[in-house]
Amino acid sequence: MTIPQETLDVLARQRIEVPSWAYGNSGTRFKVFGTPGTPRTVQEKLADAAQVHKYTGLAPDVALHIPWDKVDDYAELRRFAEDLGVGLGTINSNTFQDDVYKFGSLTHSDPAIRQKAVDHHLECIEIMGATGSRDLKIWLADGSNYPGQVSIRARQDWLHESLSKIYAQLGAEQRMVLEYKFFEPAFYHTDVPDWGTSYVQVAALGEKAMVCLDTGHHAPGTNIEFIVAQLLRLGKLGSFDFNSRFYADDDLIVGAADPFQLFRILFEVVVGGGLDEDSPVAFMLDQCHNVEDKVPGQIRSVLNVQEMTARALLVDRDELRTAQEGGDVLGANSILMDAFYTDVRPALAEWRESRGLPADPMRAFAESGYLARIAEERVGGSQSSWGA
Ligand code: PSV
Ligand code: MN
Ligand code: MN
Repeated sequence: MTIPQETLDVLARQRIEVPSWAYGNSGTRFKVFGTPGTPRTVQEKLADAAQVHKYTGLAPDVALHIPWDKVDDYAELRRFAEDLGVGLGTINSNTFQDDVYKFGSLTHSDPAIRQKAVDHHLECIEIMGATGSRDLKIWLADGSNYPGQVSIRARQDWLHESLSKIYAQLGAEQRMVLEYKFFEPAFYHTDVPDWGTSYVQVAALGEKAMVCLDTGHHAPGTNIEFIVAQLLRLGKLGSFDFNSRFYADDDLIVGAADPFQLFRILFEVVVGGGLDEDSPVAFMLDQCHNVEDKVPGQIRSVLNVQEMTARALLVDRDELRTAQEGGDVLGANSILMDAFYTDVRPALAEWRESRGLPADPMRAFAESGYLARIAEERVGGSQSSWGA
């Protein structure tokens, strides 16, 4: 098959941000397995991330988490990244690893702790100035474990108050994206559990505040593409955190568990203008690799997104509309399925080669010997992992 030129034009400008934490060791509460060559510093994480871009041309930016990726000089870190051929992307304001936030951060009942969390976000905004980042991504671990433990209602008001203070300090070109998640680490209630709450909070702030949709943060059976369609309709879909899940917030390779779901999500993105040239939607991975090699895990992930984007763009939307409006239930369904079942891999491989990229990025990376080299070079020190 040949991929139409207008589809290739969209694919040529596709950018998928990768997270620095994907390159560090991570695991479950049972065990964190070490991998030889795992980065010991944020600079080594950036070097690994640059490999993903080198072999795919898809991932020119790396998201940082503060304080995990704290350094003294962010302008210098930016230059270091640029020398590697990548930029620094979204800044994530982690407020989930400090004892002081045990009972909440931006929603804590103590105004002094709320202010401390607000100040941390203001520091993140300053960092964004030095790194050249557009987006501040806020995900809160805030919530409670037992009915009656906290005032659910008061915390929504405190959240609004805290977010307003942060929003007021955003620069003209900067944005805030508020990520929702229905549970974990809190198991009874979470302060930003769903897209509706995130939407209500960001809508109250203004244009520069949008929703971040993490594909792993929904209850089983949730129709995520519906949420995508609705947020695009409302002009409030700011970004995606892509990953895939079977049971909870598994952070597995995007498109691995359910490529059809990824296709359906990307189709709604296409329909809603999320891939248009002036689209405000940022595409990111939010994954970790516990047992597989991390750099190839990220390469596989961005390729999965590219492949499903290509298939979503192949849907004949004129024909689909005709079938939909004519009440042709099965005809409409098969137009969508025809695109989903089209194997775009050989055509994408050819296209990649025509742009000076390897036809098979997974194989080219494996043959480069990079993993063996870092395993040999990165000895001593302590391997970076969660929180380090
Ligand atoms: C929370 O589960 C989350 O999805 C947020 O995006 C965090 O920044 C990330 O995972 C890493 O903990
Ligand atoms: Mn996330
Ligand atoms: Mn998550």
